[in-house]
Amino acid sequence: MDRILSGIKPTGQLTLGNYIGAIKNFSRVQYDGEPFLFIADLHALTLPIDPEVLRKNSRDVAAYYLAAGLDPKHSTIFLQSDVSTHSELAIILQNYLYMGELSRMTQFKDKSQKMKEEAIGLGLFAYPVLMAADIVLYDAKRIPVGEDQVQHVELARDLVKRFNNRYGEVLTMPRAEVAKVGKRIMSLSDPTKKMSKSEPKGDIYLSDSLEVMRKKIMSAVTDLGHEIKYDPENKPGISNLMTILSSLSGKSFEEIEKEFEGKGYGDFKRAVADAVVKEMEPFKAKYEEIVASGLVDKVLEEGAKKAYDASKVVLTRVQKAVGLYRK
Ligand code: AQP
Repeated sequence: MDRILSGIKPTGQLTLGNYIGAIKNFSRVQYDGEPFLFIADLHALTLPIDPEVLRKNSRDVAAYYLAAGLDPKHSTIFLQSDVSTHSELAIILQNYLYMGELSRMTQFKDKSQKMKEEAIGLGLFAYPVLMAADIVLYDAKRIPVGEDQVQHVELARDLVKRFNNRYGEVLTMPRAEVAKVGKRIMSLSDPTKKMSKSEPKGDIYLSDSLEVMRKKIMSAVTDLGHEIKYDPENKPGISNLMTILSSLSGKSFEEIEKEFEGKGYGDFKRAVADAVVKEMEPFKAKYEEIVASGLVDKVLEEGAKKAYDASKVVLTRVQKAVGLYRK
C-alpha cells in the first residue's frame, strides 16, 4: 500500500476551506493507502503566534482529524515537533534547494509582501525545505493537498530528482493529489481570495456555531444577475457556493444548475447553508466528544512513536548517502 502524507498548520481557526480541501479529503482516501497525517506546528512558527494559541490550535487540529473519521489505528496522526527527524532531515535537505527557487514560491511572496525585509524570518523563506523533509521522510508517494500547496510539492519533486541524480535512488518521488472539486474554496466576503485561517473575515470557521455558519452563507457576496451557473470568471461568488455545495452533497455542477433553474439566489443560498449545517452538525458534536474524552493526547503520543520509527529509516538512508553516517 502506498504511503499518503499530508498536514495542516495550526496557525489559526480551521476554515471550511481546510475541511473540504484537506480534512474531508484525508478521511475519504485513508483506507486507500497508509496515511501519515501531521499537525505542522513547526511550520506555524514561520509567522508570529502566541504560544498558548499554538498549543490550543495544535490539539484542535488533532481533534478535528479524529472527528472527521480518521482512524488512529490505521492512520498515523502526530505532531511534527514530536518527531525530531523532521528537523534533522530539513537541515540536510536545505543544501539541495536554492535561494532562487525558494524566492519564487507564491506563498512566500504572498506572506512576505506586507513585511519589511529585515523582519522576514528565515523560516518563512525556508518553509518549502521543511515541507520537502516532511514529505520524503515517509517514502510517501501520494500527497493530498489543496491547490495552494501544489507548488511546494512540485519543489519537493525537483529536490528528489536532484538528490537522487547525485546519490542514487535514495528518496521516493511524491505526487500531489488535488481533489477535482473543492481544491480551492474562496472567501465568502471576497470570492477572488482564498478562504484562509489567517484572514480575519469572510470565512467559515469550524469553531463557528451552526447559526453563525448559516448567517455567513446567507450574507455571502454574490454576483450580478440571478442565474445559478458555474462560471468562476464572471460569477465567482455563486461558483464558490456551488463548489461548497457540490463537495458536500456530491452533486455535480450541472445537477445543481438544473435544480435551481428559475430560482433566485435566496433559495440557492438556503440550500448551501442546509448542506453545510447537515455536514457540520455531527462533525462538531463528534469534535466536542473527542475533546472531552482526552483521546487526543493518547493518539498523538502513539502517533509520534510510529512516525519516528518509520521516518528514522529514511533519515538513516539519507545520512548514509551523503556521508554522515558511520559505515
Ligand atoms: N481555501 C481552501 N480551499 C481548499 N483547500 C484549502 N487548504 C487551505 N485553504 C484551503 C488546504 O488545507 C491544507 C492545510 O493548509 P495549511 O494549514 O498548510 O495552510 P494553507 O494552505 O496556507 O492554508 P490557510 O488556511 O490559508 O492557512 P494560513 O492562513 O495559515 O496560511 C492544505 O492542503 C491546503 O491546501
